[in-house]
Amino acid sequence: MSPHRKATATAHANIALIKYWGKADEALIIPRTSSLSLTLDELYTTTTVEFGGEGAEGAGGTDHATLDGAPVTGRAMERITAFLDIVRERAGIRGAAQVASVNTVPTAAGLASSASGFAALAGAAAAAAGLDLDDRDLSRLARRGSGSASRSVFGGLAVWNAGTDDATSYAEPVAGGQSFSDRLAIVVLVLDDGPKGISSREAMRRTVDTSPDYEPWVAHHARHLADARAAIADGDLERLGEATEANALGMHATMRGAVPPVDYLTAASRAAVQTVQAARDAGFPAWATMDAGPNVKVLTSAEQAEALNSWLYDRLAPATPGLRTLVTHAGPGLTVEKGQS
Ligand code: 2P0
Repeated sequence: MSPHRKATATAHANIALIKYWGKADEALIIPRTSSLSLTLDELYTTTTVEFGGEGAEGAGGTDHATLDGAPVTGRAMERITAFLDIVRERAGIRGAAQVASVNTVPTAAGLASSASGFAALAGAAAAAAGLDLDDRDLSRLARRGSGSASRSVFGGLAVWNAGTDDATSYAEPVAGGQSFSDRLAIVVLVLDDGPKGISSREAMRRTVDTSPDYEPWVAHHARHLADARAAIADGDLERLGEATEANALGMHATMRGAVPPVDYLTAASRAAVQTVQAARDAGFPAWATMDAGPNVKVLTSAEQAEALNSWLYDRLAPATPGLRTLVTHAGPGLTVEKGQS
């Protein structure tokens, strides 16, 4: 490779409708279950990677990264360097990297950015290292940084096939999902944007190792995923919503069964889920899903999203100090700008 290569990539966040929770292989990040997500237009990360640039002299140099202008340190930096090592080894290159990442995921949104972050890093690092990867290979690479990042390589509805090894664990667009994804929206209810108490990585490991509720959820999960795929093929939002909410509530139940228990949900989360169920009773398409934090995301139709957002806000705001909400829609896959130097 040339001694000085640089590339920039943009990847969008995604919300899993059918979840990834638990690994079959910790080192390669092979999940126990396949998962299905919607990539979001409004939330994304743009990352520039430069190998061998100023301040990164040869193999002895140290990687440097900034996130929204602030230096990345500690465990977060170790994860970036471990990921860049995979790229360097694959490309047969040496030399430290300069990484600059900007999140337009409003910090305000309180949403995890590891999916968009590692997908953008995969796209930029691979291009900067001179690797020519197709989308499937990029999703396999992004997976090594963070499992959910494999899905952010694709726009709209994406499925991450669990697979059994590095070659077979990749994401791809959901069959028939292209036009249906444009009819969907997700209302994000930001209840708390503080740091989470336990990382999702540690929480899912503890769940797999200790929760008696984990294997039953995995068994249900196959049906949730089959339902979601069939719903997407039929353009059936209600069926997709029912599978989405059941799968998320089940995932959180597996964590509460772990020893010691993990519970990301707060009183405000539970109140929000009940209000989403009330919205459904009032005639809205609305189904709740939650990830490794207290915020509640509501799957709905693009057509009704603004009205639902207002309806939920009016009911939740009086008892939820600092409540913020965000309406999001289906967004695009990874884009990479190559060839700057
Ligand atoms: C998901 N989550 O499917 C699930 C649902 C959280 C709950 O993927 O260990 O940051 O880096 O592979 O991808 C969050 O976990 O975990 C996640 P690692 P990741 O979106």
